[in-house]
Amino acid sequence: MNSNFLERAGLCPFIKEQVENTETQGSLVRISHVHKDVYLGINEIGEEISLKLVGSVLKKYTESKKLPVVGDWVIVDENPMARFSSIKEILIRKNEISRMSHNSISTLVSNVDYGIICASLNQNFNLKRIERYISLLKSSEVRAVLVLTKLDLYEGEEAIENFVEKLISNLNVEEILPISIEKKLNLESIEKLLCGNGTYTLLGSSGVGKSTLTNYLLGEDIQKVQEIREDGKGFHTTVSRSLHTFEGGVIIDTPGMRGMMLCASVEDINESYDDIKNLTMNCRFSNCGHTNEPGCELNKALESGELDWSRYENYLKLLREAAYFERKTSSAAYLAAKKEWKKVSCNARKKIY
Ligand SMILES: Nc1nc2c(ncn2[C@@H]2O[C@H](COP(=O)(O)OP(=O)(O)OP(=O)(O)O)[C@@H](O)[C@H]2O)c(=O)[nH]1
Ligand SMILES: [Mg+2]
Ligand SMILES: [Zn+2]
Repeated sequence: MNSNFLERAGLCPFIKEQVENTETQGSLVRISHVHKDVYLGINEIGEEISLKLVGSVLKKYTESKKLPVVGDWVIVDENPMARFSSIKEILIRKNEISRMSHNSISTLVSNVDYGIICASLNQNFNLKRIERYISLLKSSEVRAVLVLTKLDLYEGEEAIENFVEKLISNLNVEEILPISIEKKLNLESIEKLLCGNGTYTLLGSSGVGKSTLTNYLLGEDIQKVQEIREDGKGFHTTVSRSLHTFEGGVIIDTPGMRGMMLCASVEDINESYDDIKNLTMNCRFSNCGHTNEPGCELNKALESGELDWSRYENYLKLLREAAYFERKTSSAAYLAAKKEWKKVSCNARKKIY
């Protein structure tokens, strides 16, 4: 295997190990685009080739509802003479980002190191939406970073540094980077973050500038970008997920999601609100519902102003959603699989970072 290019495409020890141990013959390819039943993938010399699943392999993955998604690593029987090369095996994912859609789980992308939540500093800034994305990433065991785009449009009363500092103390993300591509502000911070040959997925509402950031990182206008509406919302310009290699690793551009139902357990939600979780540990009753029970630490924190009301309300909302998800899917298997990735990605992280 000539893994030079694939290292740049995010190849990690977890995948390498599977390649060494599989009996399937073929070359390693990373899925970059999905168009119905046709896939594009990047091979070890950096070419993008067309792929299909055929015959018994198609049957196997259709039955197990595990068709390839952007970010997957697959073993391919490469045939340069044919229109499509065939996928022989989909390697086990280090993690996957999924959401609920029409009452079933739909996987968006896989094998991600960082989720880059993008939110623009215009009138459409919405903290609750950011918290929802954080829960999505926590439930997928993906590290979360918040990029505040369009810094040139920031009109807050306090200095941006203070604004960011307050956010940092309330949001469970590793870093918050305010940037402007338009005015080239603070771009070195993002280049410093996106440099370890990792896989970085951009998430966020339509119009926040995900494709603009992708083009900046690629140094080329590959992704279509479009002006937004007057109310600050976008037109859903990007319609499918796509994976691109750049100097720092791999960037996945995604379409802005309209409504996003979480695929998260109650435990996942608690993990994304660790300040609230710490408070609840001291509630008088272990089964406290945190509404009007006596001795509830959340109520105390709300009264003293230590805990923000809207953050508390969003926490309860996501918690209800997670409880619904757990009941609805009754997917013990799904949750068990997720626990398994948590272990795997934790180990993989130790190896990489
Ligand atoms: N003022 C300002 N505008 C920006 C900045 N970055 C992006 N934009 C503009 O924001 C608009 C939307 O950008 P896109 O990159 O298409 O947004 P997107 O997040 O990819 O949107 P979808 O593909 O619909 O999800 C475009 O008009 C960009 O030029 C910035 O730093 N400052
Ligand atoms: Mg876009
Ligand atoms: Zn309580």
